[in-house]
Amino acid sequence: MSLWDKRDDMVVHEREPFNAEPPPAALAGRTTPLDTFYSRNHGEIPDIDPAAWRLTVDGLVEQPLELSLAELRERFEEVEAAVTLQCAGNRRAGLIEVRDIPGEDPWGPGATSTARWCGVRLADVLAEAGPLPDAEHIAFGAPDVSRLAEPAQPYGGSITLAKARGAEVLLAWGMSGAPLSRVHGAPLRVVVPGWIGARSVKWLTRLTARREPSDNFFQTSAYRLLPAGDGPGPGGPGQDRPGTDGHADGIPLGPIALNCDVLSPRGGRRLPSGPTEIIGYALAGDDRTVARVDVSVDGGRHWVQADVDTAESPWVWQHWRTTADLPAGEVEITARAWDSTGAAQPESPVHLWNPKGYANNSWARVHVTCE
Ligand code: MTE
Ligand code: MO
Repeated sequence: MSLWDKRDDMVVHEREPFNAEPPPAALAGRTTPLDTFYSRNHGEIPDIDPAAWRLTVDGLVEQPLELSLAELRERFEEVEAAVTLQCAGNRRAGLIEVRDIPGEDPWGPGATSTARWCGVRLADVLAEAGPLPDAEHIAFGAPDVSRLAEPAQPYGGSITLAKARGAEVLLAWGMSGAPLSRVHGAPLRVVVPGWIGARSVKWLTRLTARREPSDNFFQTSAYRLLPAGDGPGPGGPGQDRPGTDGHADGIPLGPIALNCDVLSPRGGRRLPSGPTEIIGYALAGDDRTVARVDVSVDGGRHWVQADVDTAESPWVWQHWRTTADLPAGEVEITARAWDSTGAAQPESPVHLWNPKGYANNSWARVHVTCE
């Protein structure tokens, strides 16, 4: 065991703050073992005394609350649900190949994982506080601080009240049968299914009902899809430059975009030619499900439909698999998912490139050599 009880073969992008993804093969199961669940942190991991910890519920509510863990457990129904978390930076490495993104980690396909989360519904806690009619957003506060931002910034974010009222949004103290660990947000974290991982705030201390989204840095500045701007690569003259028009502060990310990737075989491998099993995951995002996954082993000229797991809920990824006859030589394996609205992933990362490297949901591509 190495850092934070994670397996030694995790791909560690940074030790402090700790940022690591599992090797793709570790994502082949429906739930991800705790010792390989990806870990994304912006600051030092807090060490919170659960007995002294309180959750404050305030802002535009009829009845502000202050709840201990014992009170949360006693006063609200306990629920457990499988939910996939996915970082907005998942697959950023594919955007970095288009144009460099200095200062951001080159996540591969593993900034996503699935656990069975245990806790209470955020909606039930909010119902007790009674949001006032002008409340539109629920902001989440946490004690950890990012020192990479200048000046240093506490972590936080928000979701709409409409999303917060969904029965799927949890305040979790348990993860896949174990108590929530320190690195994953103990004693209590938010789990926002279908939305980018950044909104699933760990080490939660405060819920605030507001008219506007959270004014926390990670809502107002980070986790926004900024215009590509000028410069080398796919941008060029005529594109928006940050600061030159009303959209320059970007699109705040909430619901996840339809995505998929190949888990096996992985790129760079040498394998025997002939029938080969190809497996991967797909996640539709928001409240959609994955309806189809197409796989090509000739760079997209011919496609076969993979066998896709039945969606047990929109909140959990669906694995897919097919067996393809790989010819000898260099082979490009391509996969693309379609969702329940009939939308498909975009083909290329070139026009998805953005300065922070979020939401790369272009077709999955891996290159292998067959002998
Ligand atoms: N919550 C706090 N308080 N601090 C953080 O740095 N990182 C967010 C989110 N919640 C973060 C946080 C991001 S960007 C993601 S993708 C998920 O937590 C990752 O959750 P995990 O580390 O449990 O996988
Ligand atoms: Mo993230």
